[in-house]
Amino acid sequence: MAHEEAKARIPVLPETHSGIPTYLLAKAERAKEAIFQTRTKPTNDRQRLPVIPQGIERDKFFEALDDLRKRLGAEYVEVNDKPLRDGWYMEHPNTHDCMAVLDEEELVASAVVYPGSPAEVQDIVEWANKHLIPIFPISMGRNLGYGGAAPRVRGSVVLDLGRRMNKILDINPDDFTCLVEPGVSFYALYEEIKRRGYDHLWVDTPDLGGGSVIGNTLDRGVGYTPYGDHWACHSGLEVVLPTGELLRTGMGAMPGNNTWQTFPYGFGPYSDGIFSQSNYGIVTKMGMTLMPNPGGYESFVHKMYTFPNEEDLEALIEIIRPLRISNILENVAQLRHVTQTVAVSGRPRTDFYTGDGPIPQDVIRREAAKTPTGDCAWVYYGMSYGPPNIRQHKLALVDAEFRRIPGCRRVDPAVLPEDEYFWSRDRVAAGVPDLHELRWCNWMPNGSHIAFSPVSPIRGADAMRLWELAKRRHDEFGIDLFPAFCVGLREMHLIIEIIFDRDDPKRRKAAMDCMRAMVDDAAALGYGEYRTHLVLMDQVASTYNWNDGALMKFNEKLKDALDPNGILAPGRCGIWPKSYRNRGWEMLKESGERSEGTGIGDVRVE
Ligand code: EUG
Repeated sequence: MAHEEAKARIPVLPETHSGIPTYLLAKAERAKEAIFQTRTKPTNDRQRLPVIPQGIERDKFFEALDDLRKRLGAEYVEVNDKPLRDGWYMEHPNTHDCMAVLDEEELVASAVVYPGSPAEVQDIVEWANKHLIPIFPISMGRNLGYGGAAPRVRGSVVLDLGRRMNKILDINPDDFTCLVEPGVSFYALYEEIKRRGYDHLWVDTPDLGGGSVIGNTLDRGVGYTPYGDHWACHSGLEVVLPTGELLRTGMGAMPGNNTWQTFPYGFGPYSDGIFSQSNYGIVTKMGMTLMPNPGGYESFVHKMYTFPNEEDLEALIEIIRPLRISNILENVAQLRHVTQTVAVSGRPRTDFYTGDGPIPQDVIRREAAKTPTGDCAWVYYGMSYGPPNIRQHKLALVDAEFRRIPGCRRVDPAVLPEDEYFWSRDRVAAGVPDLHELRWCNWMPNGSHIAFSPVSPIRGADAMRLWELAKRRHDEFGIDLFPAFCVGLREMHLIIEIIFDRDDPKRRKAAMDCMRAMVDDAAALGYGEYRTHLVLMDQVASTYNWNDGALMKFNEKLKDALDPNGILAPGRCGIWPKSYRNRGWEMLKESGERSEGTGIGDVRVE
């Protein structure tokens, strides 16, 4: 019952590994209330039959689960025969995508298993090879907008690594590093650093802090301090291979070595790359570097500027590039369209507009004019770090450059109320994880999102091309456009989240069609995505096809060598094991809502 879900107490840290820190509890309670207020999707309370993965008979599957129970203990194996509950960000399911863009029964697990150690992960991998059952590891399953906890192959057994493997194994206050297990969220890492009184250590957190540090880093996620590129900041992995071997990368390969978290490469080929955005191994430990607090807690200043015209984007990005590359702009700055600013108020779109099609810009501008942000087209958020004398020079340069754009305004934070979005950006850029970003989900009833995330150099012309192609497609499919440019060191991630009502098949289809069209349009112009949703992985992978698909051929060669039985996360990132190839498993435009192919080959015969 939706009612029951809405009333349940929100799990808190440290009681529950995926819980909310107490400093955010009141905020989470308000967020949850708002989400359930806009929820119209009925909860189906019927028992479901578990989805059996293709290639195994029903009886054999249940025998295999008995075998798994014997290995792990019955309490650590759950059959997914219950009604699918979507929950919400803090109480999300581990059986499916709680923001399903396809029919919700497409990407579902048959069962969930909870390993308690790398040895148990090895045991599960051995089990999967014995019974030829696809397994799909999640760290915590909060990759929302990219598929959440859902497996790519229907009926896979999800390995929820985080439930029992959620220890912070080390925080080193001298080296500024840590070593974590899959179930450690940015919230949890932040809380533990505070608890130990290490005020000199900062965590680099994404827009929302509930995700797994390992999960986000392996998917090459982004945060907003100068350490924003998470993959670049990790050091050392422990991995269970699809055939069951346990290995450590980098310096971790040397027994007795103390440099695992301080030097990422070790000796020989740098193997870590093949374990990110892939299906080549299950990461059970990861080292992460921590940023030094840049000299006293008050030693940073967050700036917010607004610009009046949509066309200012081009000049603005040209201004940002040299400032960012030379580190005058020090963090992953964001340039957001004003529509997102209005949406992050948390109010539903129908408060502003009830017509069909994209919300008219004059409506958005009128609303923005009523807020402290004011009437504008773009809002810039960026941080400057270090003591005042260091900051001043950089901030003056930035200010002078931005003011070359007519109508540029600097918003004085002193006029902004406490729960203004600006303060959330301010905290996140100072390594304090937050929850504010959730608010724009309420734009639609049953608000769900899926991200289009192309990367490009920091160039005005690229920004305009990508923004214009997105605008054209959003207009065509009647979708409101929410672009945010996240400026890395030499490139920018354009993040466009399509918000849709997941209970409305027409809106789901519009979101899917728009996404597919944008991926194709972008590829035709030479742009690729840095990351994508499960249902788009085949299409995105197919755009990285230089020299007759040489990269995918290489990926498949690796897959066949490392996972001969094809049991680990088949299809993840478009990489299919031999036994699934040429059987219609790839999801492309013509697949519609169908995520499955027609059978799998027998690896024992081939
Ligand atoms: C966001 C940022 C991302 C991403 C998905 C969502 C935030 C949206 C920079 O990367 O991949 C406000």
